[in-house]
Amino acid sequence: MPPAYELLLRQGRLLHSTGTIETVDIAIAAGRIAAIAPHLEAEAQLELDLNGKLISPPFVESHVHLDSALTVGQPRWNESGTLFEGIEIWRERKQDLSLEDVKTRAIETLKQQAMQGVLYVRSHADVSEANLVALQALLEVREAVKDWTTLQVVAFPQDGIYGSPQNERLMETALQMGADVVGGIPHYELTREDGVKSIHRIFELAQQYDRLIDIHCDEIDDDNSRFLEVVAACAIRTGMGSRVTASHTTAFGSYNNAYAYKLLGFLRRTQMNFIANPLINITLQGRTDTYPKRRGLTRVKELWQQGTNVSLGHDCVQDCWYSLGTGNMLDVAFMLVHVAQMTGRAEIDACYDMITWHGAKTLNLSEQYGIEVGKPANLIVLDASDRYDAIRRRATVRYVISRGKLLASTETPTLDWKLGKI
Ligand code: 17E
Ligand code: FE2
Repeated sequence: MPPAYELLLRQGRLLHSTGTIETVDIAIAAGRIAAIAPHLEAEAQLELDLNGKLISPPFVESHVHLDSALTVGQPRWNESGTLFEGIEIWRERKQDLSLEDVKTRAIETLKQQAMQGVLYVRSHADVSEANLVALQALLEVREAVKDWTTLQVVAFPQDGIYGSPQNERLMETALQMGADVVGGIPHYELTREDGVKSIHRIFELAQQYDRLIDIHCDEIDDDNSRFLEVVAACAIRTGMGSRVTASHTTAFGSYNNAYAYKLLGFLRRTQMNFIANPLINITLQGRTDTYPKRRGLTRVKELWQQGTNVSLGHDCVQDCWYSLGTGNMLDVAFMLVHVAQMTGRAEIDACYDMITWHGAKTLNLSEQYGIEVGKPANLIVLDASDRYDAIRRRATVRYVISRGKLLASTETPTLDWKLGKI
């Protein structure tokens, strides 16, 4: 009798982290990958004939704000398109947050993401909000969705740790409540000194509570915004390295090269992670420029070329900072190819890695991520032949398998030519 599995994937093309692709059958049992081989003599409750479709580990959304997702237009549209008008609109909207409101929108967004292949998400929760409703809601959501997706929650002080007298205390309370990651926003603290002080406080809290760090850092076109060097120094001195992430760092795109190249060397030493949010960076930044108009993206290509870990985020799905978006990470990678001019063949492939393996590294997922015998059976099947094809067509994710179960399936739209032969 051949072994009976719960799920068998037949003849898919398995994408390895090295970029090589191998045609295999994959057997799944008890929520884990049970076997991988060119041909498996086996039976299963459910068999999917993949016919050469691409099998990839799930997408990783490294940076999103689920607390503000799906609020676009509430109470008004962001007409200037700037980060700072967005922060003001959110300040108004967050006055009427309730647990139900945040949870409903967050779960809806996580479902949309999951159906498009995203099974690991790091979300910021604004903790400069008197009752910590956003944080409490996202912690409850983390628990509510844990059977099908993995959510990390960052305690993010949107209005600055020292922007109001109570914010520092709220930040610490958020960690006591169970936030996974300590956040920050040094470029939005009232002074440069407060910004530096906030970074030291973030590292202190992360060490005291044993948490990861993910700082919104230098999200501005100001070439004098240089908090990244302070984060790098703290990462080197504490040895926290790969547990530290700098998000956005858009000012890095405006620094002069002499400074930027010195900094790149320091950053390589840190082993820290970077997150670019190309959809948001290209729309929010450059707003005070006339022409030439800057792209407002961090130096993704140079960081990648020197082996520094870079992953990507959608940042927003329909909120006061970004009215568009469906949560599809292939849209993010597609935009990065353009904005970072990563159009070389290996560069396009790298953009795919940034929404998969590199994201897993940023989130410190390590052991559980990847398609290998014994690991949790989390994988996606794309209607694509390889990484380049997946990004070019922003390919349909045909099947999403989470914890060994088929979570979602989507048909690829077919195009019908009606005029006959030409
Ligand atoms: N808050 C912030 O400071 N920066 C952003 N890009 C978003 C929220 C979306
Ligand atoms: Fe953000």
